[in-house]
Amino acid sequence: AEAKSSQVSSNKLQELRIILLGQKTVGKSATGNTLLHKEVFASSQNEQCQMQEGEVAGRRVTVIDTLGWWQDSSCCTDDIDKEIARGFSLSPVGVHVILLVIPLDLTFRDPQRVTLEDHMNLFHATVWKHAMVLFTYGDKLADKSLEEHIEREHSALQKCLNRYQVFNNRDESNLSQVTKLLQKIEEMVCYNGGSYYKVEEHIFRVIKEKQKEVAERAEERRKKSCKMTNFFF
Ligand SMILES: Nc1nc2c(ncn2[C@@H]2O[C@H](COP(=O)(O)OP(=O)(O)OP(=O)(O)O)[C@@H](O)[C@H]2O)c(=O)[nH]1
Ligand SMILES: [Mg+2]
Repeated sequence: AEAKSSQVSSNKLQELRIILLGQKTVGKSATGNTLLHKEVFASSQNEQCQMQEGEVAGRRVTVIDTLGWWQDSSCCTDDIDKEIARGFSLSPVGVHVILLVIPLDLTFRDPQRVTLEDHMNLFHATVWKHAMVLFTYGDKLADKSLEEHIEREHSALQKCLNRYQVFNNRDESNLSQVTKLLQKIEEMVCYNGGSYYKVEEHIFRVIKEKQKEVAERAEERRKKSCKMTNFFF
């Protein structure tokens, strides 16, 4: 699933390919706008994945904004995963980094962490080699210190080798948060030997199979409830 890039000679890359993943309304689109320093992603609820590019601090940056998943992983997951996988394929060479968007907010709890891992588990385990946590709502940090939030998110952070960056999407003039993130991404890309993460073909098949099963179960339920109705009336 991994292709080597030829851009590893210097730490600063000419081109960076980024995908944003996370639950609904955690600030993925806002993060994409902060990153590209322009309002290109609408903050209304995304129904599709979208790709935008721009010039950021001397690099060509491509950002794929995805539709968010529901907090509860039992809810409509297969259609969402299918669209997320399609989002990855908007960049045929793959992506350098997967930014897992998590709000610095106490309402992000264990079930939501499980949901995040469920969605990540769809992909090959190498996905974690390319993953980094992007904390949003940096402006709302007052209720707990960053260390406490980091402690709470230790499971995902551990898998990402403790790579993270905090964003305050309300402060677009703060360019240092963006350049810091790009530097951390470049370190990670260097560590990965310049490789990209690509969704493997068989994962698309797995998603299709799951969708088929769900549709079949729904059809069975429909038939059963029809029989019940006939029985009672
Ligand atoms: N205060 C504050 N608000 C933020 C921050 N990031 C995002 N928001 C707000 O949170 C709301 C949701 O942000 P979006 O970027 O649309 O969230 P999303 O993850 O793209 O949502 P979906 O596309 O529905 O999954 C918007 O009102 C944003 O302005 C942040 O860092 N601080
Ligand atoms: Mg969005």
